[in-house]
Amino acid sequence: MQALKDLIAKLYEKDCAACTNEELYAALLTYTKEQLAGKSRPAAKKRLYYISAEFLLGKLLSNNLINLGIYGEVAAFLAENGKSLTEIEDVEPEPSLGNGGLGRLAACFLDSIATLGLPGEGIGLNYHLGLFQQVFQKHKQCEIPNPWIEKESWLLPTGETFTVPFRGFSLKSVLYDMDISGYQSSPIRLHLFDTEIVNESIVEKGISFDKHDILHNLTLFLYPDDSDAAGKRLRIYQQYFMVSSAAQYILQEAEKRGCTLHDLPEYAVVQINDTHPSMVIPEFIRLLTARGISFEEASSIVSKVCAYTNHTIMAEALEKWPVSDLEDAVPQLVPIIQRLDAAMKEKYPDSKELAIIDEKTDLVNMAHMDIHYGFSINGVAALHTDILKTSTLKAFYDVYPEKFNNKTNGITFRRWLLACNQPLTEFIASLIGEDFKKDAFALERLLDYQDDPAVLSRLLEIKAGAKAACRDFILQNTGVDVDVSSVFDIQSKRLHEYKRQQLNALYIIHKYLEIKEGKLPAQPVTYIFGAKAAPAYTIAKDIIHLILCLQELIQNDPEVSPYMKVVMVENYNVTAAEKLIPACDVSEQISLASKEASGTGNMKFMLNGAVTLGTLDGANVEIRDLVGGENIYIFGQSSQEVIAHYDAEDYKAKEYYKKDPELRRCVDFITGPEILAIGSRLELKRLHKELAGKDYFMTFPDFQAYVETKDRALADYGDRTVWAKKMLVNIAKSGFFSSDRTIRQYNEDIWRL
Ligand code: 26Q
Repeated sequence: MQALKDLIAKLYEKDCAACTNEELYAALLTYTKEQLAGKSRPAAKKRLYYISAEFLLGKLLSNNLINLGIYGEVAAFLAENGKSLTEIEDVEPEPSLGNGGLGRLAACFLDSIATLGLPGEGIGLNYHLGLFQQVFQKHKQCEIPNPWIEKESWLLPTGETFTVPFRGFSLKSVLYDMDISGYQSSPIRLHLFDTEIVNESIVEKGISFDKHDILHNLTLFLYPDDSDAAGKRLRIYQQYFMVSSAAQYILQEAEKRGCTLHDLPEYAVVQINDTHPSMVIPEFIRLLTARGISFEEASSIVSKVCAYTNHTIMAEALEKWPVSDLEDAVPQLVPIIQRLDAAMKEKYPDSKELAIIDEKTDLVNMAHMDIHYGFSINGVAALHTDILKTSTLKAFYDVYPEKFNNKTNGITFRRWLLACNQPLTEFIASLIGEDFKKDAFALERLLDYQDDPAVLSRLLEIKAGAKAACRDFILQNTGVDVDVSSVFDIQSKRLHEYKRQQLNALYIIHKYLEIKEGKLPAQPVTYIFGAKAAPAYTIAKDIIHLILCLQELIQNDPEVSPYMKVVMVENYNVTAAEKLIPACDVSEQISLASKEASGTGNMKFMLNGAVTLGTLDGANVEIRDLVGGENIYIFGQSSQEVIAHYDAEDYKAKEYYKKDPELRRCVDFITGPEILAIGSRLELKRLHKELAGKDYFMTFPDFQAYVETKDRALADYGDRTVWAKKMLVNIAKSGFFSSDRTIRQYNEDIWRL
């Protein structure tokens, strides 16, 4: 630690003990960056480029210290000087370059790529204000900017620039890099492109700004996952800026290594993370043809370089750009896309579903372009890939069965166990050794202890410790003091109707009404939520409003609050997740079956000893297969039943509402006098109408099964030893969900580095 000591002395002309946490954070940032810069990086002829509009990194300091193997030393040095590393970490702003699952997955993948020593790089955009910050006012979500880039940050200016052409003007693209550490391995690079002239002062009230001022807004904000039409244009500009910079960079780097461009597939493989980077396909063709390669050869080269990952079957999330919008922003791509489309229309004249440009609507279906002109398409969980093959993309599976493959998502255990749950990590290491940190399957050895009372009681003790820490976080974040001896039931993820936070809310109302009638629950329960809604997603915001009203109602009702509490954490992000997840008893994964492609929160909770309450959706299916029916609580319609109802269009919310009085009184409670006394009529009436009249995501058919299953889980919680055994089995079986496994499979089946 002498080097750190010297650095502090040089920077501040005083000792560590006399420094503020802000000063120490700045010193640690510099120190860690130097450590990372001093490491070699994997070199190879062929390189992977993981292009993604989002990288939801989370804070980097402690993760980097752990990966560099110096966390303990640094923490001890600080402690000797009366300082706390945990408090210093609080100073670090969280880079908010992602919305949720897809962005966080990309960040986990970088950690695993580095850890496995693969020659891979991330490519994305440097959004100055990232995703909005959420604040609650009058029980409603408001959005404000989240400026995360400080004078000293993890960004490394490279001095490299490219020129990106748009209709009528060009923009200079400036490259910043970040070193991403792997566990006990060489770091890899994340390349973030930026504009020089982005101007934060064009932001007006909240997060509104002039959507047409492309010159000054291009890298200002990350797009929330559902938004207004005016912004769609800007999204095209952002995407093209990202992929044109990326393609120029990739070709330049390949040429430096001796590539003639004809042999590009021997030098580069590009993973397209959802369709947000899909314009890279025509952009590569544009750049290759400009360098003298024929169109046919260029399209064949690209088809050997690009692979596509699909993250959703939801029609509204599959990107389709109007040809006219592309014409306005990036006219140089239009003839290329038209030619790619014409070739496929000629090859498959009778299959309209395979078209890239839909004849009727003149919309470019980005996923279709990826599948025709990429060599691989993968889903992100077994069930999801099956649904792609048999339903959403069946027409494509029929013509390209060899391109389809599954890569079940994973999470990095370094952040989601080693960093966020040190007591559990140490306890596991004391039982089975350190292997699990690099070989997650080694966690299975924990099964030897499933009947060991001392081990089970220590697991419960660790959980209790995490809940105590989480209580402090919740108190500080929400002002509500929760009971650490209550069950912590957590649903934290983006707010979306298909994820069904509203079903959880209906259950809470049901319990509230039971308590009011004198039917007291066996266990006090704290219902914890964390969720941001896209700013233009009205019903999602109404659901947040309902939950915040319930929080207030119950908090102020002394008859009810000893038995239950509701809290919604403000501004749920990676940092908050790291506080909530270790403390969770019951993990809510209750999406409408077939709608959640995978989910990754489900894996994080499981790894930290929570028991899942969920539907057979996404990776929950694989969790069930691994832990067995007695260690998970499953309820609800199957994905096949759901898909059949959508196909037949025969679901009628009204009928359930009419025939089930218990359900109806919960739904009507939303606009009853208790809630109206706290919240606002417009929002609550709108939500009530949506549910009672439509309930598009079928919460009503699953309601009774959810109540029964959740009640059973909460009753089982009472037998602490039996519950602890379930916790242990969940931890032991979570090794499959390490992103190291996922990345190995990507490499074996797709990248072949
Ligand atoms: C699209 C068009 C315009 C503006 C925004 C978007 C947009 C942005 C973000 C569309 C989708 C997203 C994010 C999707 C996402 O996070 N999907 C999740 O991906 C996870 C990783 O594979 C899965 O685990 C989740 O199931 C899936 O919902």
